[in-house]
Amino acid sequence: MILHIDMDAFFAAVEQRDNPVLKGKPIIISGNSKRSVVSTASYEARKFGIRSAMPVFQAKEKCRELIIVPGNMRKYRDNSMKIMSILTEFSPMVEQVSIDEAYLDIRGTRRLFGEPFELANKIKQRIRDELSLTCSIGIAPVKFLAKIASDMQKPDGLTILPHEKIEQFIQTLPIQKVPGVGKRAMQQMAVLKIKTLGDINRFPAQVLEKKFGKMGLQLMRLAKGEDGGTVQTEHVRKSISSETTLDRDISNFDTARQILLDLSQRVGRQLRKKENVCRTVSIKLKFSDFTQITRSHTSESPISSSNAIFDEAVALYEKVKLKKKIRLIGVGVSGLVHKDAPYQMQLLCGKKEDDRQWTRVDHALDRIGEKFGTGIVNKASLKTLDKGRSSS
Ligand code: TTP
Ligand code: MG
Repeated sequence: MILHIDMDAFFAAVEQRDNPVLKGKPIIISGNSKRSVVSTASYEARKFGIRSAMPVFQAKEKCRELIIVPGNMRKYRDNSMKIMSILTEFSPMVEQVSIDEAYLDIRGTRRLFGEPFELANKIKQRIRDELSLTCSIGIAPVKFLAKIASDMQKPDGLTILPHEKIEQFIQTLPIQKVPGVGKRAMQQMAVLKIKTLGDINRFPAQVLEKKFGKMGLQLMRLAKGEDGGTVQTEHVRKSISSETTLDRDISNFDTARQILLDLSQRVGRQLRKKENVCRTVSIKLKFSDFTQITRSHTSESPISSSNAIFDEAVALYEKVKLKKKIRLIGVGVSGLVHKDAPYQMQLLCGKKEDDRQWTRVDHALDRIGEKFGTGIVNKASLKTLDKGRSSS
């Protein structure tokens, strides 16, 4: 599941917190020149119809008691950093998308923080206790739905969309709520009588692409509840991989298996050298006609032994329906975090005993390898592996 968090009236809430005179009052954050626009408005000011990006003179017309507060970006950035730092204690996968907004991949957090709503309440509580600010949280299986959910019960909201409610939610979701659907697209939507995201399903891909270009195809995916977007953290971007171009194309499972083992060991060695553990393992296969595919799997528990990486890689390989011979095989790991990261430590306590034991064995092998050269001690099954493959 993905969690999306967005602070409530962020700049205005910070100012109201720091200056008691402003509490409960309609305020906006902005410059005070004729050309200034509203950066944000407190919820009290929003009752008058005042919104972000509205010219200040217009906002003043809407509300006579409106208080205009000059902004203090340094202070907002400082608060933002503190919020993001709290979030990283709940998941190693945090993607900050703006000054007051972030996505968290919360798969695998249940053991530590409970059900998603408990986790969300813990986050809200921490932010309230430490920063005296409120936020709204949305939780859903995919990013775009989590973002829409976080906006549904603002301020101080919490909205959870479990898998079984997604279909009905999409059927009734007003199309203008979908990120990326602007005014121009709305005119076309009206012509086609598309009112909800679910209505998109009535149209074939060609029509959607013709009318809306790339966005049409994206809407088609969203209407099926898919958005393909993963939470992009620094850690996720960090990855380690190794690949091998074979001397001759192969289709034999045993040979592929041995190569996967060799690559898993190379990748595992580098992973442990960086003192990292990983959650995602991926494989890459390039075929005789130069087409290629990648497959990946993310587990709840982080791993660091070559054996566990190998098991994941083989499982991924076995799921591929081979139609052509293979000319290149690659193995990669991502979702890396330091093995001693506080979050990770707790999680590691529950990880597979197998991986822990194998990691210990691997560490011993790694040390021997460093001293005498890698390849001195190797898994028996590697002995039969073809020599003379080119690898990187
Ligand atoms: P938002 O999260 O869009 O707005 P918000 O936090 O003020 O209110 P909401 O409760 O609806 O989330 O933006 C975060 C901050 O970014 C906002 O406090 C001020 C700044 N901002 C601008 O400076 N200009 C803008 O046009 C918008 C939308 C935001
Ligand atoms: Mg906000």
